[in-house]
This record gives sequence, structure tokens and C-alpha cells, in this order.
Amino acid sequence: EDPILLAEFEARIARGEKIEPNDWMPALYRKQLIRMIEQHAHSEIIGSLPEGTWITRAPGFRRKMAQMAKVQDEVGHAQLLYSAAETLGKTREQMLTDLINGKSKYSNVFNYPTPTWADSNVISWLIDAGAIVNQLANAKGSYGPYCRALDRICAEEAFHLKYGHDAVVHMATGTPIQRQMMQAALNRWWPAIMTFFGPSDKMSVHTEILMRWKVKMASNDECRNQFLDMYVPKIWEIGLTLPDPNLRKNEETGQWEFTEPDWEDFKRVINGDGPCNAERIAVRRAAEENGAWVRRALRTPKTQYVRPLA
Ligand code: FAQ
Repeated sequence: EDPILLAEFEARIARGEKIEPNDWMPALYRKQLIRMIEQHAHSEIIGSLPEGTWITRAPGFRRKMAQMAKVQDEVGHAQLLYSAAETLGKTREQMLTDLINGKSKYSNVFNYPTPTWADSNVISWLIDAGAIVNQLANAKGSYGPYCRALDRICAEEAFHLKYGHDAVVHMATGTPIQRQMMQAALNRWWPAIMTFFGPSDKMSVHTEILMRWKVKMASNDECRNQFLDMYVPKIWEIGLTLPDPNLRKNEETGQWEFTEPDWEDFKRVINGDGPCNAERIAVRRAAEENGAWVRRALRTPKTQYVRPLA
């Protein structure tokens, strides 16, 4: 890299300026942003699947409508994010091909099943809550198109969070069986939620450079701690418990203490070997194949459809 251009780039970031698509940027900044935004976009479309399966079975018409609107929003977020990633030079087709071929990652949490309506509610409340913690921070970052996409996404996620909280409270204050279902779903999801923010800072590969260039505005551990600070009290408030006997806030340090997540299992899941990875990718592949004729038709010059005059 040209050291003068690099110094000017870093000075712009230090001044809090946004970097725009046609501005000079180091090749590594471009590469890291494509990786991160692309993974984020994939997480949104794959993330729509575990809740999507509950649209037809959500209890009652109103919940069905709300669930459908939320899932539709998540797919819309993917559209915004793919567009943001495209400004960096990778095409949407290439990103989707990499997803289907297992080359690109997406959030580990969407590789777990949602066997009950309560599981869907855990996602709507707590995965969305985690996403907001991460995204509100990064919306203040350095790359203009990503930040603008995150601003819009956060506005919608804030509504999802209320929807999810309402659904969880409804079940947790329902019949004893509903309450048990809610608790069981929370127990199932807790280990995955604890890994949602990525590996601990000691293990994280990309945090240092991403924070230096203000792509990530908070580290994985900072986001995890903020999430625990905001949501554990709310979970306890509705009388639910969390399946970690070591979970407690150390009032002196302000940090939450917890049982170290199983990072080996996390690695297996993000590298394709979780309970639902194959199923999730198969749904995406089918969507690609079923839509191929539409894309082909759009690319075909219209004149080919005009019957020559006799
Ligand atoms: N899952 O060095 P780090 C949502 C990978 S959106 C899978 O710490 P980094 C909305 C990481 O990619 C959810 N892989 O990485 C919704 C890297 O692998 P690589 C997604 C993970 O980038 C709600 C390796 O481990 N949010 O939920 C995960 O500095 C409800 C080393 O890790 C975003 O994508 C993980 N959890 O930090 C939708 C936000 N964590 O690429 C539907 C943007 C780490 O070297 C329903 N992304 N890895 O092969 C980020 O903020 C960051 O990329 C992190 C990871 C924080 C996810």
C-alpha cells in the first residue's frame, strides 16, 4: 500500500469521516468489509428460516401476521446488506454462490432448530436483542454504505425486539405448560446466544484491525457484556432462569462472569457441522434453482421473444 494514501485514509477515519465506495481504501479494508457485510447479509436470509417455519403455525391470526412481517423484514435486511457489499466490488451472484457452496459463513445461531413456538419467540426477542447491541455500535463505524444500511436495519429490529419481548412475556405468564415451554426453549438457546457475539477477544482473529479502522466499534466481549447487562435482568424479571450456575455480574469490575462457552463446538457449527446447516443450505440452494429461470429471462434480450413478422 502507498504509505501516504494509507496515512490519509487513517487520518480521515480518526476524524470520524465516512469512507464512500469510490474513495481510496486499503485492499485489506475492502476485503474485511466484504467478508463481514456478506456474512451479515447471509445471516439475515438464513436467519429468516427458523422463524419462517412458524408463520403457518403461529398461534392466532395476529401472531401469524406479525411473524410474517418480521420474517419479511429480515429478508429485506439481507437486500440492504447485499447492496452495501456490492459497492465494494463483489457481485450478489458470487456472494450467493459462495453461501450455497459453504464458502461463506453466516451466524452460528441459525443452525439450531426451532421445535416449538417458544423457540421462535426466543429468537425474536433475544437474537434480535443481540443483533441490535452489535449493530447500534457498528452503525457509527467508518464505511458509509454499511452504516446507512445498519441505521435502517436497527429501526426495524427495535420493533422486532418489542414483538419478541411481548411474545415471551405472554408465554411466560400463561399456563404452567406454556411457562415450562418458554423455560425449556430458553435453556436450549442459551449456549448459542452466549456465542452469538463471536469468540472471546483473546481468540478473535479480526477484531484488532477492524477496530483500528472503525468497522467494529465494540469488541466481541464488550458486546456480550453489554447484552448480558441489558437482558439478564429482564429475563430474571419475568421469572425465567438461565442454565448457567456461574452467571453473575461482578459489581466491582462491571463484567459478567459465566461458564466459558464450548468454543470447539462453536467452530464445528460455523464450519458447517451444526444440527441444521445442511437443511438451511438446502433451502437456499432450492430457492436459487427455482428462481434461475427468472434471472435467465431477465438477462435474455427482449428481441428474442418477438416473433419475426411473416
Ligand atoms: N457465527 O475474528 P472474529 C441477526 C467467525 S444478524 C458465525 O471474532 P469478527 C439478525 C468469523 O466470521 C447476525 N461465525 O470475527 C437476525 C471469523 O471467521 P472467518 C449476524 C462467526 O468478524 C435476527 C471467525 O469466526 N450479525 O441476527 C461468529 O471480528 C433474528 C473469527 O471470529 C452480523 O453478522 C458467529 N456468531 O467478529 C436475523 C454482524 N462469530 O470469516 C434473523 C456483523 C465469529 O475468518 C432473525 N458482523 N464468527 O472465516 C460482526 O459484527 C462480526 O463479524 C462478528 C464476528 C462479531 C459476528
